[in-house]
Amino acid sequence: MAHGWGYGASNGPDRWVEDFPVAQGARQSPINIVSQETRFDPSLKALKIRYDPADSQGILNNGHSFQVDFLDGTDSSTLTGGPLSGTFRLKQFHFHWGSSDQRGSEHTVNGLAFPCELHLVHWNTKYPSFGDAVDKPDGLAVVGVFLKIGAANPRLQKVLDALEAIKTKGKQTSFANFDVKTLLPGSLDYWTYDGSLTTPPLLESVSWIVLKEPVSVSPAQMTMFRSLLFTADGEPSCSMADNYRPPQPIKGRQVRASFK
Ligand code: E5Z
Ligand code: ZN
Repeated sequence: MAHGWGYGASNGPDRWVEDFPVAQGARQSPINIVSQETRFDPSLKALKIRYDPADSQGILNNGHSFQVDFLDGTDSSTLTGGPLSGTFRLKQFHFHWGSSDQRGSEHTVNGLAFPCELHLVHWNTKYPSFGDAVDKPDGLAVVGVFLKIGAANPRLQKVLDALEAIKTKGKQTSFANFDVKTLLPGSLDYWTYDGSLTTPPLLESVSWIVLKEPVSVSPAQMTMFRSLLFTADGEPSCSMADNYRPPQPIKGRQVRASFK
């Protein structure tokens, strides 16, 4: 991977192990969630999500996806409850998607993929910073939300309208006053398991919380995701799509469900 990791034939998920041996570790993500093999855990609490629209800062094309970054110096945007102990602060959200509407999510459910998956990334405030938390076994909590093809999603449109300003790798622009809570489905029922970052460095630090209920996205909105480029200004253009890691071995892990 002389030119760094990516999603191509020469630097994609099958090659990541060469630079990141933890790619074959005991708690890698994503996984295929087999609903019949999950266990309802009545001790799991409801998720408590408190997001302050004033915390959204900017939107960045990082060459692998695009991310919306949050001011994470205060406890105004937090995730608590669910399987978690303590308070987790929102750091950023981003998406993974396909080159067609047939696949693109990272997690799958009973072998079925969705066209897109949203990740809301939080860090445990028992550590001094995101950078300190990122490699700790209880350092991060990521909420995964599936997007399924249906009606256009008006809550997503403000995000998609910002993409024309960050078409190429490294571009960023301000993204103020965005209410992330509007991207969540009506039900906060979830599956949870211990896993990892789905991109290098693949650190095994994530409590995954995958919501059961998808939100909608229209085919035209999916086309807007694919208008981004993996490449920087002045490089030959390569559309940003198929930026997902496929499901990894479960290796004896139990997936718990918050619902029956
Ligand atoms: N797709 S995801 O939600 O699993 C996800 C979420 C966050 C990141 C990646 C994937 C992320 N990546 C940067 C990681 C980082 O934050 O900052 N790595 C630093 C290297 C390091 C040990 C620090 N190694 N300590
Ligand atoms: Zn992700």
